Formats: sequence, structure tokens, C-alpha cells
Amino acid sequence: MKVLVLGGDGYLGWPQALYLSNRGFDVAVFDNLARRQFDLKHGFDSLLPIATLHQRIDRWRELTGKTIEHYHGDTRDYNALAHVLTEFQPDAIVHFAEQRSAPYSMIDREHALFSQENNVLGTLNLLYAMKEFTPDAHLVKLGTMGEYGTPNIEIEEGFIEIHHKGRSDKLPFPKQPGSFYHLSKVHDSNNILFCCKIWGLRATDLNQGIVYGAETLETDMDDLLATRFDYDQVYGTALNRFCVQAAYGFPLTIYGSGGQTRGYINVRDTVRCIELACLNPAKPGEFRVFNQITEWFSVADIANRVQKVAGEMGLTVDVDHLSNPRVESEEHFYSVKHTKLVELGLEPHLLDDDVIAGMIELAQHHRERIDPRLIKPTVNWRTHLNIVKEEPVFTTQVQ
Ligand code: NAD
Ligand code: USQ
Repeated sequence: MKVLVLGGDGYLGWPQALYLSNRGFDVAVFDNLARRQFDLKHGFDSLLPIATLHQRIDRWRELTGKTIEHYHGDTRDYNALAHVLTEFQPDAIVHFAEQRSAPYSMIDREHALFSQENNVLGTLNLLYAMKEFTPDAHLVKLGTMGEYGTPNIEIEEGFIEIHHKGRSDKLPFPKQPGSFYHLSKVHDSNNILFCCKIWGLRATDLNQGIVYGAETLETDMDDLLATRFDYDQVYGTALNRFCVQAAYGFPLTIYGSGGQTRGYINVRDTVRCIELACLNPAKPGEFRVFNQITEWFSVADIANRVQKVAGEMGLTVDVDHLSNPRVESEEHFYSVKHTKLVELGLEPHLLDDDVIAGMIELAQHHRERIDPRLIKPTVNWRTHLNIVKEEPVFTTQVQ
């Protein structure tokens, strides 16, 4: 099977490309390197040093004899998509290539516009390119659990049976996203569903939870194969950030009360989920949704567990409750149906103390690379609508 990984230089795209290549898939990656540009512009950096995409691919070939094709391009560039689809002729297209940070999308008007333009128009462009050049390919699209928000009922896997005034229908589950980034994923989902309906495209929308960890079988083979690991306030996600904070001795940054509950998944399970989606494609015209999480925790639960494990490792870690820079429920019901990937064969790696200890050890190993200026949140959900900015709402300095 030929799999094209869009966003194949990113945190998840790179280990995905390695994982599939290692299992005999014919893999190509497509990326515009925008994520690396963001770091260069703002002085951010991955905790783990990452090799260039060329170095990574060369090292993989030296170690395994396997080739990963590389295309430099932007999903908003129709010619670039036309080129890769006609030349590589993928059976499956795994689409990671989006601006994926909620805080980034809430910096100000320009960043909100960029997030939606990059994500929504890039994906719409891809849908047109698929229709024209590879109408039988299977789109495996990375969505997010945050599309659903935190409703006061169990979250179904994409669709919900509604009974209303004596009639019934199965409809897309209501969406209540919490940032312009999360909204971009909702818009993508609607566009993909529509294109499956009108053109007979086949698609799987993976509503993925927060990913943690940096190590897979393949990335562990060599330092040059490492994937990025973000801990900063814009791209770093909760558990990854807390492990780095613990290793550095920074108080764990809980936003608000910490009752915010989210679905989580280990990066080792992410790569398997996507393999399962590729191996079991949607039918022509079908739009499927899988909830790609393995368990859920509140932010406070996660912080307490990191504090406990760090304590057992001899580290003294405080927990801080910061004024919440986001607008979100801090106490709410949360329950998610997530059986479809398990039915296809997923055997989850759940979060245990050894996993947390391993992440803290990784951060300790790279402690000299941790920049404490990048940890405190400075993007605030409430200030992005200021038309006249009296002071920058985004700065990499700790306030
Ligand atoms: P990432 O930022 O590390 O990787 C995204 C990659 O896509 C980057 O290499 C970037 O350069 C590239 N890219 C962005 N826009 C592009 C464009 N227009 N054209 C070509 N390339 C482009 O992000 P990630 O953490 O690997 O996330 C990958 C996907 O998974 C995203 O769609 C994200 O929304 C989704 N997701 C991530 C998480 C998580 O916890 N990391 C959780 C749920 C869903
Ligand atoms: N949070 C803290 N302290 C921190 C960082 C985050 O309390 O230092 C809280 C946030 O307020 C939020 C929760 O932790 O309530 C999750 O935040 P996050 O930054 O870990 O994750 P989020 O912004 O939701 O985004 C991440 C990825 C995104 C993906 C999403 C999956 O960046 O690409 O779509 O997780 S989900 O959350 O299921 O929508």
C-alpha cells in the first residue's frame, strides 16, 4: 500500500512515516516546513534536537535500506498537490498538515485568519485534488476531540441518533469547539463529509485526543530519527509540558481549577491507529469518524500524577494554579465512546507511572535545552478581539 503523509515532518507525521515504512508500506512525506519556521521566527525549539528532514530520511535509508520519498510543498498550492498525487499515486493520504495549536490561533486576528486559511483551504484544496487525480484514494484526516467540546452527555463516535417530535435521524454529533484552531477542524469535517457525499470520496476523520510521549520503536533506533517534542506555551501540550516542567523544577502550570478533562493517547498508539485506518479503508462515498483516544484525565489528575512520580524520582515539584488564559469549562462532565479502533485491533498503551517517569527522564537528559522563558502562558483567549493593540498580546517572554 502506498501512503502519502501530509505534514510528515511534524511531531506525529514523522514517527508515522517511519512506522509505516518499517511495516512495508511505500511511504512519501509532504511538508512545507512551516512548523520549523515558526520556531526559527520566535526563538522556540523542540526539547529533543531534531535533524533536518533530509538527514532523517537519509539515516532511515542507511539503517534499514528503506526509502521514504520527500516532497516539499504546501497544501494550499494546488500545483504542488497535483504533482505529488499524480507522481506518487497514493492508496491512502494521511493528512496531518495543519496549524495545530489552539493558543497560536488565539494570538490575534492575523493568527486566527492564518489558522483557518491554512487548515480549511488547504484541506478543501486537497479534496479537489483527490477528486481530480486520485478519486479512489482513502483520506485519513487528523481531526480533534476538541471539535466536540465538553457537552453534558456522552460523546458518541461522530454521529448521534436524535429523536425529535416523533421522527428520528442519525446526525453528526453537535460541535462546540473552544478555539479558532478547533473550529478549523469542524469546518474541515463538514467539508470532507460533503465531498464524500457529492463526489463519492472515501474518508476517515480521526478525532484525536492530546498526544503524549516522543518515543516509538523507530524513533528510538537513532538520535537522527527523533521526533520533535514541544513544551512551550504555544505548541506544548499538557502532559508533555508538565514532565518538562517537573524535570526543570518549574511549578506545574495548571490553568484555573484543573477540572478540564480531555482524552489522551500515547504516540505509540497514534501510529498504530492510523495504520489500522489505512488497512481498513472507508468505502467509496463513506465518511467515517473514529474517536482516537485511549483514556481521559483532568488536568489536575495529570499534574498530581506527574508530581507524585517526580517525587519518587527525588524531584521536588510544586503545582501552581494560574489564572486560566483560556475560556473553557473548568468543571464538567466528560465521557467518550471510543470503541471503533479497538474493534479494528488497537491494543492501548495506557498511561502508567513508568511512562511518566520515562518522559521526565527524557526531559532531564535534555535539561540544558529547556528554556524557562517559554513555559508561562501569554496568549489570552479574551484579548484577541482587541482592534487596537496597546501592547503585544503575544510574547515569548515570561510576564
Ligand atoms: P506539527 O505542527 O508538529 O506538525 C504539522 C506539520 O504539518 C508540520 O511539519 C508543518 O510544517 C506541516 N504543515 C502545516 N501546514 C502545512 C501546509 N499548509 N502545507 C504543508 N505542510 C504543512 O503537529 P502535530 O502535533 O504533528 O499534529 C499533526 C496533526 O494531528 C494536526 O492536524 C493536529 O491538529 C492533529 N492532532 C495533534 C494532536 C497533538 O496532541 N499533537 C492531537 C490531536 C490532533
Ligand atoms: N492546560 C493547562 N496547563 C498547561 C497547558 C494546558 O492547564 O500548561 C490545559 C488547557 O487549559 C486545556 C487542557 O490543558 O484545558 C489541554 O490543553 P493542551 O494545550 O494540552 O491541548 P489543546 O490546546 O486542546 O490542543 C492539543 C493539540 C491539538 C489537539 C488537541 C486535542 O495542540 O493539536 O487538537 O490537543 S483535544 O484537546 O482533544 O482537542
